[in-house]
Amino acid sequence: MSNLLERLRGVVGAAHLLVDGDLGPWEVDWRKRWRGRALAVARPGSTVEVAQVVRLCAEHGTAIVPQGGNTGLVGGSVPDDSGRQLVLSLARLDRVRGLDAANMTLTLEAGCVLQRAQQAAADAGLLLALSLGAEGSCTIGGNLATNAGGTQVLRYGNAREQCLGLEVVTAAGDVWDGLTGLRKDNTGYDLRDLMIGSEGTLGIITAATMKLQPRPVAVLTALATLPTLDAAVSLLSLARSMLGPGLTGFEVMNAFSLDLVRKRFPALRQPLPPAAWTVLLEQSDTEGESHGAAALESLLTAALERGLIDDTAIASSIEQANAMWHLRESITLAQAEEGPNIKHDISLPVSAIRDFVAATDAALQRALPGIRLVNFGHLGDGNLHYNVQCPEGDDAVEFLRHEADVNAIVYDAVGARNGSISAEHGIGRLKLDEMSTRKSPVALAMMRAIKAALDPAGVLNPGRVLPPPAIR
Ligand code: FAD
Ligand code: 2HG
Ligand code: ZN
Repeated sequence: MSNLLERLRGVVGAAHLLVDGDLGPWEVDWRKRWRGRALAVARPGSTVEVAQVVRLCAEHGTAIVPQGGNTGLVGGSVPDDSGRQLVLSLARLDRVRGLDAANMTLTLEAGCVLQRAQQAAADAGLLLALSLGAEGSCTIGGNLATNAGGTQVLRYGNAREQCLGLEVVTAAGDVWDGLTGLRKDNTGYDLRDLMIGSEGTLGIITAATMKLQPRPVAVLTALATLPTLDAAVSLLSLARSMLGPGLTGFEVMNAFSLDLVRKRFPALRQPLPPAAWTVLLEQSDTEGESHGAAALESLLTAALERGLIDDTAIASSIEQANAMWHLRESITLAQAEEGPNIKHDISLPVSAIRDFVAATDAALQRALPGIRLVNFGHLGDGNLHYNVQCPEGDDAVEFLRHEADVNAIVYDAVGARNGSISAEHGIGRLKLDEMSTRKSPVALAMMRAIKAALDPAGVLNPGRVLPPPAIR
């Protein structure tokens, strides 16, 4: 092994091969649920160096865990506790390679932090329409590897839909240059789409060409309180019909989500009184499609008249709009402060959501009285973060022993309504058992065949996404 470390040092330089000292930031995930031990952390500075690192690891049979911003929520970005897996950090590959304004594309390296990528587009008067709470730390490579969603999927799609081309280092250490900016390219199997969402198990993304959009000339943000989830679903339909493509965000939060934010971050002002449900709406006007404040106001007036909403607040400044988004983005942090919790990132047909929530809330309360449900998310995409916190006063760590029972109730209800157990966060290590029991055997067999073809020695992020066949 010391021979491998010596050779890796020769590739990335001594300063960028971390072996001793505190490797905690690379070994522990954002939720602090997975604490591994790395053989070392390699921080290559170029695609060529990534390829050399992979080739050396393949030669030595050493597993590689690719890592971007380490904000993933399913345990895919940190090593196991064997001390034999190499963390390959993409953080130093952070250059913007070019922006083609006429083609409306941005080409950048995988380690570029999302917020910086957004700024590069903004500097050219354009929009990179990918936005998530972790955007100050997550990377483009991680976003593509997990096919991240976020808060603007409703209008612009998830990471996959915003990517035109990729540069990837294969498991053999070859470089695939697929950095095209073409909107149309039907030359065989779509390797880009295969890599996107593969969570580092099929290749290492080193760069990407992303689509850009016209920058909105105005963005309007509002909060509304509602008596029921049914009303939120009806408000979504009304907003779609009255705002059309101007509707860029539609986020829902149950009462307990905002209670938790109030408890953990009392300094954050909540403009509306507590209610069963709160929706955050965003309307974006581009030059060609201007709706103006009147459109949002008409929508909210119509919703009030129909009894869909009880109260509403429209942001009258960028600061107020940011504060509304800040409330929404603080739920995950408030949950982390409250203690370990059980997360479900599910998607359902919007038409099935009300029934799912009513039935599953009741089933969980029957099974574990006092359980606290932090139910929020991207209602416009049919994607709920249906999270579970232990009963008030209980030991949160101890409560995790119920995780499998809670998951069975939630995922059975999702399956019965043709939903998905992972809408945007991926499988990682968290959902391996669920993959093995809930994904079709035919789908799993095809996935295993792809993995075997592209990574026959299993060096790329082993033990993630695909459960070992024996579990079945
Ligand atoms: P990491 O966490 O480093 O890695 C994630 C996975 O991708 C791992 O399996 C890793 O091995 C692999 N990987 C990373 N980089 C590469 C690469 N270059 N090549 C190949 N594989 C790679 N997710 C959403 O979808 N929507 C949200 O709204 C959202 N909000 C969040 C809010 C908070 C507060 C937090 C903490 C997380 C949130 N996430 C969300 C989850 C997370 O931020 C995303 O999954 C993000 O895309 C991960 O990017 P990263 O760079 O941190 O990747
Ligand atoms: C969000 O939408 C993220 O804020 C995180 O996807 C969700 O904390 C979660 O479960
Ligand atoms: Zn989300």
